[in-house]
Amino acid sequence: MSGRRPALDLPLVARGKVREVYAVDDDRLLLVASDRISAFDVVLPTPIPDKGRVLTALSVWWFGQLAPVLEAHGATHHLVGADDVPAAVAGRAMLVRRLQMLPVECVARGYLSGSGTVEYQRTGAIRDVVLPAGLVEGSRLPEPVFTPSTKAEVGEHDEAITFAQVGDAVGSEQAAALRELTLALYRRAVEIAAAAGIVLADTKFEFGTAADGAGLVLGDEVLTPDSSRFWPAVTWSPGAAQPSYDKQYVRDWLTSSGWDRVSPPPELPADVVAATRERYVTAYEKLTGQPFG
Ligand code: PZK
Repeated sequence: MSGRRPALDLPLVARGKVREVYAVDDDRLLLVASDRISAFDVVLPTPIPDKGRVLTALSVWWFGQLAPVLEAHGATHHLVGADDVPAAVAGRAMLVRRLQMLPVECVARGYLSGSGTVEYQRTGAIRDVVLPAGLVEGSRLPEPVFTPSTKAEVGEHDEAITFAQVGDAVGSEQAAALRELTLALYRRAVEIAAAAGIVLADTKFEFGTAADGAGLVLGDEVLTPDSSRFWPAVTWSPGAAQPSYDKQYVRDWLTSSGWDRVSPPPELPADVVAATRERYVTAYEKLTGQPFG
């Protein structure tokens, strides 16, 4: 059972752990980001004030930054606007074009982390992408790699797939275009994040196609801390788990709280909430060079 009710009186199209998608009309959807935060795979009972607004503003900003890269590849993005949205979700919703979403998660990694490290330690590769020997958690890769995954249902984990499996799903021509565009977008984003003192270790894009156009359309939220790993550049040090730019206070507090990771998670204390909110706002301000709100 879930106690969450829709935030809007519109048809709910999809719901994730911390956000929802509503139908506006036949051509447009509303992507709504909440203030909810997840850690260790569960949604915590305590919201982070302004998280939904920061992540939405960040996505909107990244779409603008990436537009030239998309254009150079004959692609576009799905964002229509973020200003004319219902008052109940003001600042934390994007109006987007409704697409036919492609059934793959397009992951780019420039650093080894998480499930990538686990598979690498077992096989020396991530699916068909063979990596050099001697890498450890947090290592920078010789060059960014495309490590696609399946789209899991809520509560499941995405599963890494081979490039050939992407080809089976969308055709080999579109698979090649997805890999090329994913890596081009990631490379540009890494450059921008580096200037803000942030290591963009990896990120996940979702693409679709529009009925009226030939090219790929970048969808979903983009380059937020919920769809990417952001690490502070100053503490980057391969060999152990890197501190998360946004969630480290939450993880550290939960770890020291005695929570067993099975029971319902505890409420966060006010100082952890405030420090985490500050991290989101600071990430926005460092990346964009603009004050938040
Ligand atoms: C769409 N999701 C993923 C699941 C979320 C998001 N432009 C689009 N057109 C059609 N469908 C989608 C999009 C986008 N973006 C993406 N689901 C539908 C998803 C759960 C929660 F917020």
